[in-house]
Amino acid sequence: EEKETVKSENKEVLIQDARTGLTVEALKKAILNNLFYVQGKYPEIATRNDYYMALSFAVRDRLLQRWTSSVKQYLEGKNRVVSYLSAEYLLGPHLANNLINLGIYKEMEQATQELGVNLQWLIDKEVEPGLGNGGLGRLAACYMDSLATLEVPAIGYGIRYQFGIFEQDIRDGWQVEDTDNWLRRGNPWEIARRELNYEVKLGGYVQHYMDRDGRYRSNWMPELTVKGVAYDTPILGYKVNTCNALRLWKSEAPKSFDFQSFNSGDYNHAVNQKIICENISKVLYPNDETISGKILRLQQQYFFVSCSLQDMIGIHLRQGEKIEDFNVTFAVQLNDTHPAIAIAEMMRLLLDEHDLEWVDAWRVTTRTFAYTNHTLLPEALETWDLELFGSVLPRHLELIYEINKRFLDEVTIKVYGDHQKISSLSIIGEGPRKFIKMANLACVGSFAINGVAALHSDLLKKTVLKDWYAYSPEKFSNKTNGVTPRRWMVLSNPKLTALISEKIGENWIKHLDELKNLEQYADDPEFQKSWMQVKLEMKQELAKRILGKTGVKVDPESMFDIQVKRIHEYKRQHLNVLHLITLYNRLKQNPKMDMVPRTFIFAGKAAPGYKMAKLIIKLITSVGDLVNNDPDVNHRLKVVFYPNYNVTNAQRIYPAADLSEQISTAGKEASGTGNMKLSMNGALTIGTLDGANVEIREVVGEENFFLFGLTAEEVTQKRNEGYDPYTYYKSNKELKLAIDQIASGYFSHLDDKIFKDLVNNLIYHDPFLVLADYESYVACQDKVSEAFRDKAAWARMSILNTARMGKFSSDRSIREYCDDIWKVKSVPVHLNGDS
Ligand code: CR6
Repeated sequence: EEKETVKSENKEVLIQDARTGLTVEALKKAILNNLFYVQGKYPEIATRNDYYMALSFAVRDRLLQRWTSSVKQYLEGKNRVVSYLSAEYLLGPHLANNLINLGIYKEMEQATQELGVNLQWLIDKEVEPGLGNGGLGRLAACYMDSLATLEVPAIGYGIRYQFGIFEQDIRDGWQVEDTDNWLRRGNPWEIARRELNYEVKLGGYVQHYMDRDGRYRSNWMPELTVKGVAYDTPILGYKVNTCNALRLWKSEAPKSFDFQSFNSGDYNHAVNQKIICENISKVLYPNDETISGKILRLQQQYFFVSCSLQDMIGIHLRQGEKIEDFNVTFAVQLNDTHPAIAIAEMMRLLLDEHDLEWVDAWRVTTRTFAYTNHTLLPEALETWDLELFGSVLPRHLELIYEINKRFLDEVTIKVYGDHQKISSLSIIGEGPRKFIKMANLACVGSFAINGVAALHSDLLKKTVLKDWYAYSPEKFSNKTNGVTPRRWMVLSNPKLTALISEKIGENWIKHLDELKNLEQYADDPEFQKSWMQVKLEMKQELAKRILGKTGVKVDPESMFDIQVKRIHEYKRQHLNVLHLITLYNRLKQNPKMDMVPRTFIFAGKAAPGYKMAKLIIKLITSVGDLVNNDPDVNHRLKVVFYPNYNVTNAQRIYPAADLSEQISTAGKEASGTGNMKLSMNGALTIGTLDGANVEIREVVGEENFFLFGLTAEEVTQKRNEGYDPYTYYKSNKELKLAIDQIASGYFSHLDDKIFKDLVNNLIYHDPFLVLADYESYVACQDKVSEAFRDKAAWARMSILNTARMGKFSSDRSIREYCDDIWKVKSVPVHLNGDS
């Protein structure tokens, strides 16, 4: 066997054989082999997709080598494993990321070049798996990257949706949704593990009986049984051998399934049942921050949770461990309440399938789970109609009643007589119809509860989880979100990465705090020049894409003012539009005015059923149509709605930002993570004291952050005093003009009905205090424009933003979870055959 050793970070850690070598020659050979033996093509007739597949399989071989070594090492050492349960993973494209983490980007570039194909062309070919809505799903993806990079044994569990988040198209200024058929050309990054499958029951009823030993038993007689099949995607850490699994479940009909119908000749019934089973993992619910309360959604949640827990129990028992020690092997994190049914399912498995007594089962359960809350918005706190819940999960309903009864007995003793408290802690809500409160189930069954930014964790304790905090304060902590610098700097901004590394070396990629070393160059005119040159080049690239996608020509020298995120009233894209209209009016009224040119760039999807969000998109595109075509203003103002915001597009947009808009109503954005990515890439932030903005401002310094608006406390106070948006509308001339224009159809070919709901909502209700913050926002934007005129000062602030963002690496977040919650340690992995 031919063998080679490759140096990585000065340690000789990688021993390669002919199949997994990392040299240019080995890579070339691998690509051609795959083209021939996997795709069945020779170079002359191979398509771009053939090459993409051949290349991806070559990369995957190298991942698998690390994966098998990781698994072996974990099992031998009996190490505690983190299990991350999440209904969403917004991974983004794999290929370039894996090349970076393997440390072979350059080698692959050369290998492909020598084969006469362009690597970037193949990278651009990849259809990203959009198995998430927004921040929560992307956070899960960043955390998987950091877990592997920190060499922590971990497995991510979720759903292999056949259709991910819809694709957004803009037609006539409106959002139009198209299905996301991401699997249509095959997915080289996953491995179907047909042999790894579990049965999951749904519906039906529960029988109770006494067994031979006199034990009270339950027998769940389901209406339907589905099978979950494991699909594994390897997640490699950055320049380490640790390769963890993301295990996503696909629903299918069990094998035994169609027999009866077949035998009775009812072929249609058999086929229908197959479709019903496959439907469960068919499509991601496209709502961000709002619940849908639909049966299928509950079935999805239960389906993936049950498969995952059965899988973990299997792994645990195969190691020769006792079921009572399950929590020693696994620490299970609940990513919001979506997988909170795991608490009842764990009890069911331990009681009904593994014969534990209640007290023992409850001890194991409550030492296993930890819960992360991601929102304070009341409409996002999951509840299930009790009857609906019982129709899908009859056994779990019984168990939840029992959990609740035992818990409330305990509560009653502690809070004697306080009915308000008892009912707020109860898992079951009383009303015209009873309902199950998933956050309460998560809280009672978890040993740790955390929020995702300091302010959010604080507000959790004071508002939605107040009574839980009073009852068990020791469970609470904060874990401020973070993002992976591998994808959000190295991959998406290679030029900035090169510039930084030239000055301070490459260590910052794994130890982001080292970006601090850039501070010494913040005032260096040469460095400032190179820094702003990279920014300009990224803006030029984005300008090209904008032209191609929207037909709008933008000036790369203008300020790129960027708000990219899901469209939501609480995120206040309409506040941004009001400022835009104000600048437009100032220019129209005073055409000679000396104004800093701005390009307003928006991107983001609206939930298909969220009318107001869709109307906000139409408002942006309508104002854009007018502004972009008005020669009086269009040399200084441009408006772009960049369609189909996803990970791929985000990677192209962040590096080009001068200004990052983080303007949610204070107290509403739990954390935000786009704010971190933008600042890391040298954008300055205009923002409220909300979510992680508070902490970003703290580290970058208040002089390098544009703050405006009411604080969370002032927002609450204003509401309590009886907020009246109309008085703000009446008393601010520029605001009134902008709103009147929208209302009168000025931006909509004199159609005065189209934005009526939006306008009325603002002037009579304004639940997110847009009008209250308008004046302060516009004044702050004026300061931003002034600051942008001083190129050196701006460059300095931009450099300092990047230099001080070390805290917001997801490596830091994951280290905190490991130390404080999961109590897990790194397990360095050696490649098989390596000593
Ligand atoms: N919508 C929060 O709103 C946070 C992410 C990840 C969100 C956002 O502020 O950064 O989670 N919440 O913690 C939910 O999805 C419920 C989000 O992405």
